[in-house]
Amino acid sequence: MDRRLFLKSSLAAATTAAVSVATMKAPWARTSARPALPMPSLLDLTQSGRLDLVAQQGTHRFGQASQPSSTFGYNQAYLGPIVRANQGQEIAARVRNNLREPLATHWHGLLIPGEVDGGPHLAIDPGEAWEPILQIDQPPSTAWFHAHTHPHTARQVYAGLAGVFQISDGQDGARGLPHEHGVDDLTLVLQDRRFDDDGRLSYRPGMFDRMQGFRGDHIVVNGALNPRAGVPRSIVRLRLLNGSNARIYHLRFDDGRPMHVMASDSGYWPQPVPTNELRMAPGERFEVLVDFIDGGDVSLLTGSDQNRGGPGMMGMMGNMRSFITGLVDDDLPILSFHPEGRKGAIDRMPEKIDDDLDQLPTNFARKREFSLDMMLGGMPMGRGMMGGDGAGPAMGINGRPFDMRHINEQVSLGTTEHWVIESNMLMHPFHIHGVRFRVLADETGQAPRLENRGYKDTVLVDGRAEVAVEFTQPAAPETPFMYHCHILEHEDAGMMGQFGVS
Ligand SMILES: [Cu+2]
Repeated sequence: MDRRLFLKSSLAAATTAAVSVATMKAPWARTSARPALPMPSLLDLTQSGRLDLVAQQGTHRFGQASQPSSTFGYNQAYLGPIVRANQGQEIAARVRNNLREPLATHWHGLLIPGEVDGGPHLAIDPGEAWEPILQIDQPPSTAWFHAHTHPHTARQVYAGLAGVFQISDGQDGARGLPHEHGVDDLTLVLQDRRFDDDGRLSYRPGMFDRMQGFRGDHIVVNGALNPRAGVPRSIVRLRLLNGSNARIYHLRFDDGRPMHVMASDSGYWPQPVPTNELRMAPGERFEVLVDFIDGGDVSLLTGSDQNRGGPGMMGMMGNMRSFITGLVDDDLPILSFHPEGRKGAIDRMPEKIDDDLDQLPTNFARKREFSLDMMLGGMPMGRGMMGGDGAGPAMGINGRPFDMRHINEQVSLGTTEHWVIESNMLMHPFHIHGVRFRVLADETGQAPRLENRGYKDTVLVDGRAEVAVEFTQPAAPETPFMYHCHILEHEDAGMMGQFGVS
């Protein structure tokens, strides 16, 4: 595609986006009828040790006045149950695929071997079932599971194939943490979505969406548009998952009250740390404590997602789109909280909830470097080359798109490595399967920003990030682990690699 054609198709895409802005005032989107926050059922495995998931097609209404949408879910029409397992437990899982297309289901955040990880090599054919044994051997944390079928992950997750997987050690009461599911312990799956004029879910990615990732102009929480949550007048725990395809959230309360961050992707922090704004990239989880004791209503908002590229082509596309559509992405409402008369179980912020973090590693078996590349015509963009053969954007890592048949890296089991990840043009959330890591450095320089403290499995790379990765799980060449951008359109376009561990 030459530059002129590229701009022309971008302009066409922007015009389409302008039409969709009109839907923002559609009757289904009016805020007068707001649903109560749905809380997915808790599928507690701590006694049974058995996890049965059925991927299925269904219909779901996102807003009270919306027409039903055709969706996918696990055991339900949209999204899945909240699964809870105990640390040290062995789970006999069974994932049945009742869809009319292949489906891989990845356990994002579980520290388990490659043969049960659910990456693209483990796709389940329609009508078939997959029965992995999951040995849960990691600290308490909020993980999740989602579709990972190459190259259909973006569409399948968008349609609803995602659920939360909680790992518990049964000690949250002793830690002074809220832990009553659906009362003072709320799980919030944050997703942005586009809808048609009748409020039906829409996924028709154009050129902008393939380049920048698909963003919606409405936020849904657990599948509900702009819901209301009743909460006790106490300290309430929010387990947040960014289950969006591409949107980076900048979360804050409209009255400026702090969120006390107490956990990131892979486990608890030693003590809650207050912040007025929390940045969350796709795939990341945070747990926060919020003080509702004063009884006032408050709303959670997200600020504008600026991940539209810096100077150059991507920035120009982003600006052009804003100019044409007037879509400047001001604050978007997420949900509101309404404290009720009853008092809750926890009335003071816990001071200390877990052991101090280990010292950052300084000895590494090896250093590896990864460049997250957006390419046109086979050449990385931003490196002086444009143009190509007209085949949409390709993405890659170290200049190479994902290839199921090629193992990119081979790692030694039991070692710790120093990985340096670089991005240009856009920020990319980088996820590594089968591991947890610590962030050594990010865009701020040597001391990582608040979001990058603690143990993680996904880090937003804004220019450059350095991580210390522990490899404790094996992965054979037939079922390697993935590392990839968690902007799902980028992942599907090839911004992914795979590694064996032995
Ligand atoms: Cu990306």
